[in-house]
Amino acid sequence: ESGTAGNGKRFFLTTPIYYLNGQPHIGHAYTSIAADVLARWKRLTGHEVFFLTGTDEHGQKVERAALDAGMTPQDFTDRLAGDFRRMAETIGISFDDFIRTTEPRHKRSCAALWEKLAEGGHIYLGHYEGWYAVRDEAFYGPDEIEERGGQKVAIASGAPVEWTREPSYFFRLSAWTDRLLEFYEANPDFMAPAGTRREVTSFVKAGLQDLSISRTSFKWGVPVPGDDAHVMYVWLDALTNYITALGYPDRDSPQWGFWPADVHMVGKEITRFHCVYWPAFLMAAGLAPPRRVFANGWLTIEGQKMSKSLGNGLDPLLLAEEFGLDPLRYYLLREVPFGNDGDFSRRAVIGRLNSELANDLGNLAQRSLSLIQRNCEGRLPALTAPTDADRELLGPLEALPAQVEEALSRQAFSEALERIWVVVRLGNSWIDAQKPWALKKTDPVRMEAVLRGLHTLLRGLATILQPFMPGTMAAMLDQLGTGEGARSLPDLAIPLADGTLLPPPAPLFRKIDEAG
Ligand code: ME8
Repeated sequence: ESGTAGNGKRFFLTTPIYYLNGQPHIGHAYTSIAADVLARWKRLTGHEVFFLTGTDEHGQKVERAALDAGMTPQDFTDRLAGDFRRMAETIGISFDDFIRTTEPRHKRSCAALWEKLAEGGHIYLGHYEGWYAVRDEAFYGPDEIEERGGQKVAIASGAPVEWTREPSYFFRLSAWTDRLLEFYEANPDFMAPAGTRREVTSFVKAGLQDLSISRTSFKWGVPVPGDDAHVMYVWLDALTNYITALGYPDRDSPQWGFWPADVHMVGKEITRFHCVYWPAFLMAAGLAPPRRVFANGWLTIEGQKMSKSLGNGLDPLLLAEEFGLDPLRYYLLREVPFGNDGDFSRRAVIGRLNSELANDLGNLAQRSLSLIQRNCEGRLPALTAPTDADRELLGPLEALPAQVEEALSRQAFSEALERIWVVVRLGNSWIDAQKPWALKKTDPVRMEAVLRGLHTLLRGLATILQPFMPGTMAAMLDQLGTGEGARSLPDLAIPLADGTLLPPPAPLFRKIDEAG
């Protein structure tokens, strides 16, 4: 068994490693952006974060895609891994490590895990005969397939299945049925959302069969130690990435203390691998299972299923150019409760950008900062003792970090944003009620206090929103005169110096014409 150092401050989270069988699209960006928000939030709240992403480069699916492109798998994956890495960087994914499963460190880690499982008597040599779906890189039982238009497909995914018969090593998964059920029972937070938990539990309750973990019919994979005729099943290879990155099998590596993972963020179609196979492999190898697996739902595009042939509209980089990266990030996490299926619609992005970002937040900042610019010579008004009216604004602001923390601990991104927008809207009604523009003549002292209150509000909102919209909130904090060393949550307790010079404000969001 292993564990963290026990200070509760380390946080290890992961995205899936993406198959290199095509270009990155908005579906990949969706999971990665959600994970990134969580990583940034944990850093903001003082955790030591290790955030891992990368690419899944072996298996028949990738090999066939390379052949179709007329390239060797190595050249093909080298090129595509670069595309995925650039996508991650461009959409602001703050990863600490980008792992490729073709790297030597990973092959070494896979071999070590295999040997550990073999030593423990968890692996035997047999024969695999059954249905395999290359698109899912998954084996299916006779009751999990059906005939559709003359083609046998997996019921769950619709992927064509092929009858496969070859010598194969097996993992004794059948021996883990009860222990997995006990583990789920004892760890109610291990799987989320609730639908995932129900589905996985009932799959395991039906009884597990031993799992084929090697293939002989192709070569693009990690060789099985001591038997070069076999390559490892790509899911055993892929899941191992999460411990490779922490230095496995070197338990003295500086990163090892991050195990077990705090959250694996995945799409809902790969929960069986993460919630059944992965904890079984780990427990069999004497390692702790991850703490949590969260499965996001599926995004459709304008009501259509995402297709393999990538239309322009699905490219996250083009979408970020069209709407701005931060509005895109905001929309993806705000529109649909995370975990549910949802649709990506341009109209809906523009609607939220114009009303919630540009009007609610952008105008509040612009109005408040312009008033300070015009009426206080651009200097931050002095802090004064809060009145009852001030407390109505600042009380909810102070309560916000704990509310956001609570929502994000459940990966409830849209709830976190809803909470934040309650305070944004409160700010708008507060400025309308306080009318600082009218106080200039009647009560300049109160006018200054009101403007300082608005500044405190905006600084708090911008600080809390950094994980969601890092670029725009950095610009907003610049405009608020809040230096880079004063942007963490604890920094909010330290007021900015009275009289701080604020730069002239500029619009934070660009509205888009609904018709255009
Ligand atoms: O499954 N909606 O890789 P993959 C929401 N290599 N999320 C989507 C999506 C959509 N339409 N399309 C993709 C693999 N995703 C394996 C993972 S992990 C050890 C190995 C996201 O390239 C979602 O997170 O098929 C999904 O699980 C992942 O991309 C699948 O990426």
